[in-house]
Amino acid sequence: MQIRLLLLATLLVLQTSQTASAHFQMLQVDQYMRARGGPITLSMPFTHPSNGGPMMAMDEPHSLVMHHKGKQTDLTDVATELEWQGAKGKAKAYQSEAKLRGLGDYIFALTPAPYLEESEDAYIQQFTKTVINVGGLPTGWDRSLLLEAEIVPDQQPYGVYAGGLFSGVVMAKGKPKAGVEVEVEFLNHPVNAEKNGFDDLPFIEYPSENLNIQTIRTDNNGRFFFGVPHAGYWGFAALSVGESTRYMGKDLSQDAVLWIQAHQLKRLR
Ligand SMILES: [Cu+2]
Repeated sequence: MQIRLLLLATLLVLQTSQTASAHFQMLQVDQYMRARGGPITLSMPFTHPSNGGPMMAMDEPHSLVMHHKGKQTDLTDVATELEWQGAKGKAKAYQSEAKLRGLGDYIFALTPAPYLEESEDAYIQQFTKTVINVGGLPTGWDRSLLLEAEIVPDQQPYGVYAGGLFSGVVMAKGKPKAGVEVEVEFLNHPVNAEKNGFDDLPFIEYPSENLNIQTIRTDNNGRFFFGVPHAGYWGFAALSVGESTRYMGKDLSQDAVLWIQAHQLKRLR
């Protein structure tokens, strides 16, 4: 009887952590590899990307910074509030314009305000990075920004092969973290920046409901590996990475999110 109760309790804990942790902060730009610079739009909904929803309402972000060749541009005040249309309902989100000037890598780093997950009575704060490249010249996609929680990629996150292996290191202020859970989801509903929402039609169908998400763990060096099944945008969320574990009298999970773009190689013959 006791064992059965214990099993039941364990199951319940597993279930709640699963539903609550499938959140992904987005920092989305259409096409991470660009032939030339110019203006771009960064869409920042907080959602479950494998299903295009439900949406979680964001508070005003703490910071949004563009890093390019050692130069930082603060975009926090440029970000504007909007209503994001998910596949299931709307929620407050943010959007920002940015200008890419010159060749190389642009690392965008978003620090959102902690989000109160009511089902867990705990806060979630996802430090999120997206790397955009202009002109094919790599200039620092692999450097750590020494964020509280961060995924540092082992290869260009904008130029991953569909069907290839992707790996990265989970870090807290530049120090690798072993044994961290990393959740992986596919951006299954295309972002439509003009209509501030996701398109209704998904790209893929999951073989079963719980296979919309993969959970992997970092090894002793803080590294995780993931075979990327197909082209598109993939999100990686490393959970409870940062040192701060309390906020406003409640538990806080400082997560690290990284977005990558995988590309299909086209055979000519
Ligand atoms: Cu959620």
